[in-house]
Amino acid sequence: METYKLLTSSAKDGIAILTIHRPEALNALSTELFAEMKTFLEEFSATGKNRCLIITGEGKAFVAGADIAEMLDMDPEAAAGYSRRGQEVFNLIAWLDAPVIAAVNGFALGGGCELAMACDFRIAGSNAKFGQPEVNLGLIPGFAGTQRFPGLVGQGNALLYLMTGDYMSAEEAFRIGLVQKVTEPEKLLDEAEAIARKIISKGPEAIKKIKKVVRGGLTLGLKEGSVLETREFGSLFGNEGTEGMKAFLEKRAPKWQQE
Ligand code: CO8
Repeated sequence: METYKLLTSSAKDGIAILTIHRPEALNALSTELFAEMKTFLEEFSATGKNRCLIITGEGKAFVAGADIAEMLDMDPEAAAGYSRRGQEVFNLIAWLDAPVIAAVNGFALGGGCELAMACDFRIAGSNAKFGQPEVNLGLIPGFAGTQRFPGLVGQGNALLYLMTGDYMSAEEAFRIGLVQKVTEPEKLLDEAEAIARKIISKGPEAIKKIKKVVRGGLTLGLKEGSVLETREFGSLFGNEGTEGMKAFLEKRAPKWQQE
C-alpha cells in the first residue's frame, strides 16, 4: 500500500497505520491529499485484511487544517465542492467497518481537528494542540466539525472554541472529552497500537456492530437506534456471541471466526 505521494501506510498483525505525510505544509489537507486518502480508505475497506486503523501525522503536526493556499482563490461553488469532498472522505472513516483511532501527534487544527473527530476516538501526545481556528480567517469549519464537535464535547464547549478560535492543550481537550487518553509524545503510537491490539482480540463481529449501532443510533435517535441495537444484538446469537458465552462457561479462550 505504499503507492501514495502524501501518505504512507504500514500494516502488521491486522493493524494498519496511515501517516499523513506532507510535513512541509504541516500536513495541510489539499485536494490531492483527500484523493489519496479516499483511495487508501476504499482499498482498506475492500481488502478487509486489517481490522483496525490508526491515523497519525508526520512531523510536528497531525494536520494543521485545510490547505489555506489552495482555498484562497476558490469561488463559493468551488469552496462548497471542497467542503463536500472533505465530508465524503471523513464519512468513509466514520462508517468504515473497522475501528479508527486518531493518534494525534501535534497540531490538529481546523480540518485536522475535524479529521480527528471523524475517527472513533482520539489518543493524544501531551504536546498536541487542538482547535477550530477558522474564525481567525473569517471562515467556519467545512468538514462537518460544526456537527461533530458539539456531539463530542457539548454545545457550550463547542461554541466557546468555535467562536474564540482558541487552541486547546491535550490536557484541556482531555478535560472536555475531545480526547480519551493523553500519553508522553514518544509513547503515542505504542499506546494506540496497544489499544488496537486489545480491540482486535475481541469478537470481530461484535466490534463491527458496536461501531454500527453507536454511530447509527446517533443519526437515528433513541427509538430507532434501540431497534437497530436489538436487531444487531440478536444477530450475534447462533454464531460469535454463542461461541463467546460457551467459551466463558467452559473456562477457555473464545475461538473467533476471523482468526
Ligand atoms: N494550509 C496551508 N499551509 C499551511 C497550513 C495550512 N492550514 N498550516 C501551515 N502551513 C504551512 C505554512 O504556510 C508554512 O509554509 P512555508 O514554510 O512555505 O511558509 C509551513 O506550513 C510551516 O508553518 P509555519 O511556519 O506557520 O509553522 P509554525 O510552527 O510557525 O506555526 C501553526 C504552526 C500555528 C500551526 C501555523 O502554521 C498555523 O497557524 N497554521 C494554520 C492553522 C489554521 O488556521 N488552520 C485552519 C485552516 S482552515 C480549515 O481547516 C477549514 C476547514 C474547512 C474547509 C472547508 C472547505 C471550504
